[in-house]
Amino acid sequence: LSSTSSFASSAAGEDSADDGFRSNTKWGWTSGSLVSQTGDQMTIALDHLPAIESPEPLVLPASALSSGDVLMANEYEQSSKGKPLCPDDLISLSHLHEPSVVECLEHRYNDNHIYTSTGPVLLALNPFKNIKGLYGESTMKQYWGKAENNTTETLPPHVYAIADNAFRSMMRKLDETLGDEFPIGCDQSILVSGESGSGKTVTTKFVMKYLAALSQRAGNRPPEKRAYQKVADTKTLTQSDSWETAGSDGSDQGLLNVTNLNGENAQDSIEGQVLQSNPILESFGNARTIRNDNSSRFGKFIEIQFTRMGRLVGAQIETYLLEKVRLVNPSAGERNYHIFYEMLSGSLSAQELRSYFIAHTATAEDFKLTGTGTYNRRDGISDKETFSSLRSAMKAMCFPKEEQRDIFATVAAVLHASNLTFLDYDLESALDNENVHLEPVCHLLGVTPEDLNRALCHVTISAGNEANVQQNLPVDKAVKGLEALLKSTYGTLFTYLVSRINDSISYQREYDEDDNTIYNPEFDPVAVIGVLDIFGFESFKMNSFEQLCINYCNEALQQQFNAFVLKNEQSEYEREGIDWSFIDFPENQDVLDLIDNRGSGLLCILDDQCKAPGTTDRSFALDVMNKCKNHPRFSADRKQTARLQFSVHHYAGAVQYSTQGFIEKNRDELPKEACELLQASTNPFIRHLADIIEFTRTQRASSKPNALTRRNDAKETVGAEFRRQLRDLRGKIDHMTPHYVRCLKPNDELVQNHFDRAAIAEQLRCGGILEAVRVARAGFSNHYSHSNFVRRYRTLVWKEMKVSIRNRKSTVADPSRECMEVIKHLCEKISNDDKEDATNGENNITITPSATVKQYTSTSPVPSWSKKSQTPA
Ligand code: AOV
Ligand code: MG
Repeated sequence: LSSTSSFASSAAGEDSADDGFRSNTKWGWTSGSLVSQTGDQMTIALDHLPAIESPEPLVLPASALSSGDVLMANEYEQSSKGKPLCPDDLISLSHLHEPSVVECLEHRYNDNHIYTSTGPVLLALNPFKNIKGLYGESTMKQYWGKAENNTTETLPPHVYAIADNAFRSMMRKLDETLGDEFPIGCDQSILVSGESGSGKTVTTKFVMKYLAALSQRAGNRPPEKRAYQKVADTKTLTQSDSWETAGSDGSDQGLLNVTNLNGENAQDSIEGQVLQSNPILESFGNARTIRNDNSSRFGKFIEIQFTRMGRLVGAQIETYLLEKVRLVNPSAGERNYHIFYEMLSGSLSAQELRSYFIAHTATAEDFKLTGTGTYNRRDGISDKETFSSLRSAMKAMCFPKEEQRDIFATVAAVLHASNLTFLDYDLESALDNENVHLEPVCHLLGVTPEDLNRALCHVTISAGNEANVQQNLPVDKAVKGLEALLKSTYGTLFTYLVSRINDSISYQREYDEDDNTIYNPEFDPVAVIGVLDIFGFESFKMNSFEQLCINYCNEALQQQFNAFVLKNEQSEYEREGIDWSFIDFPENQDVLDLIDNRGSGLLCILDDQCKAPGTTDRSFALDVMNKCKNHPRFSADRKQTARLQFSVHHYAGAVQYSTQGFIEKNRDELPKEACELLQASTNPFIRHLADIIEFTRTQRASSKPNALTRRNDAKETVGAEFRRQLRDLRGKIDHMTPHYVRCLKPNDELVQNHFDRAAIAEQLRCGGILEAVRVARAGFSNHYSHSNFVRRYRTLVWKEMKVSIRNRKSTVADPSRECMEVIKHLCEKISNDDKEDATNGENNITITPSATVKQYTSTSPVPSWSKKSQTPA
């Protein structure tokens, strides 16, 4: 029953997350049973309402049945302990709507069944606790054992099952293309999405761990099966014991301790190295936020490379949109990137501290970048621990000592630089020479204080043919320059690390030392499994440029998802020989057009504005209002227009964006002066970082030769870069067979054993889960196996059925024939009884026994409750 009925609103949840994260946190549904139905009235007994001790039975008009205020609930079999047994796959729920899906997930969550299938998607609830035996080696073995031993055993949904499916599907395709040097169509993708803290990164790591373990199995096949014996010897293919040690006793002790997922004991093997990329990326790219203590502040796509034998031989990582604003504007209640705290955690030797100019008494409080008032992690993981994982990972990836020193020195430079201050001379400024951090910054960056002062507090103006003129800048401009320098230096360090990791883990042909022409092509990778760990759809009270990019990405993936699901569905009908005509599915191309259309899309308007001189967020907002006002997915009412805000109607709902900061965030520019400063550094590592900045600039510039006049014009904007990356990603995924995981976060408090229905409902909406269900339902809503169908519906034709079928308890002898028999009797019954009542749809048979409640349409925007009906059985 929905909360629009006055009684039920008292049961609705309270607003959680005071940062306005959830757009709707009310859960207005409760359950009950139909007691009686007479004429145009029905009486419903409520199951449980915490706010009302013994509620009176509710009398509703029968008209309520069609308004959606009352929805049919599902009847579950009970376990021996009296718990409802909910199906592993939501598709087999008889009544599929938001409340029933939420209810089913809640029952499963209470039983520690955190994984649920919904057609082609795996839903993964974050338990925020270790579930005994869930990820141990014996569980892993079950999943690969099922395929390898060809057993028909049905295993519950699991992230391992998804990884296993992807692997088997790749291997099957590889077998089909045997003999092709470059087999096509074998690549797979595992697309993991969900909101912050829902468990994407952990899921991704389990996928990687499973694939690495499978690979080690492949590598340990009997020698006669190894086609790549010789080369195999040159790569270290020694059996690692990491999979034996990681939770092998089934206890999964310390699962939440990231180190267990990093394959630290497998350092020598390429599988181990691939896993070791995680601690490095996490130290430099993760931070504690309000929503997650280990929040990835970037998106990533890892392509894991396999040989024909299913051997993992390398990986390539692509990252997206590292959040740099955190470096200059850290929020209270959050931390900056883990690496800063790790270096201040007492893990560095006295000598290291000296070389980074960090006093041994220094703490995170002493630096502007880290002094947010929040210093620890709630999940109990210490910075010392993660720093030691980082060091082992760097060792495993063969980062020499000097390189590690250079990297940490750069981090220290950024840390000190955040404390720099300026002297204010009205319209002019200068670096404060008294500031004790100035010398460390200059030392670590390999520049002089004079050069640094010139780069930050002056601008060079070219005056036609005459010599360039230096002009002093006011303090606010100098501060902006320093912020740009911090963001650029750290951002480039991250880029450097990603490419450095890629150098270590991407496959390189090994040549024989004596005869470098000999290599065994069997050892070359021929297929990849790509794993995407990307920010889910975001909708805050007010949203900015980052959310537009993130939501744009989600729109693109949703489009791909819709097309794929429908394709899948239709090919199943084809296989089953079902007469079927094409059906419509939710189309969101128009939202994508609104965002990225050449010329008229939001990001393109933004780019044009960024290129033009003298533009502001205001001029951008006005241009957008003007050019997009008639787009059906765009709106800006009077109040919004006055505040330079607008809404985009995404597939997951309307999101309100504020244009404030769009221009600066999209430009994300390092002033020419600062760039030249780094290029002139005496420190070769800093010069290398400057080269990367310059390289990306010129590389981007070369792709659009006509656009250049001045060097700054050549820089690709953040939006344009992301658009390009997304285009590449979509291009890749289009040629891969996708596997989907949607992670769900049961509560905003990050605690175990607490299932917030409203939060889950909202995520189901944002994840497009109900859309997916809608797509699936647009065809045949329920996929029953023959035997399940017989078990469920024979009761309706009890009398007519053969005694033998009637009495059979759980097994059905000849499911297909008995199914036909049930249908035959049903059809006879229907034609004898009232056809109108009992049939519905052209192909589907929907039985509506008279004692059950039909549907009711809601007048409230959010549907809100589920009703337990009495079924005749
Ligand atoms: P995210 O990747 O989706 O957030 P994480 O994967 O970092 O979320 O998960 C957040 C935290 O939830 C982890 O640090 C664990 O403590 C816990 N957790 C997640 N999955 C599991 C699991 N399967 N079993 C036990 N605990 C788990 V973000 O990167 O913030 O969008 O940006
Ligand atoms: Mg993450």
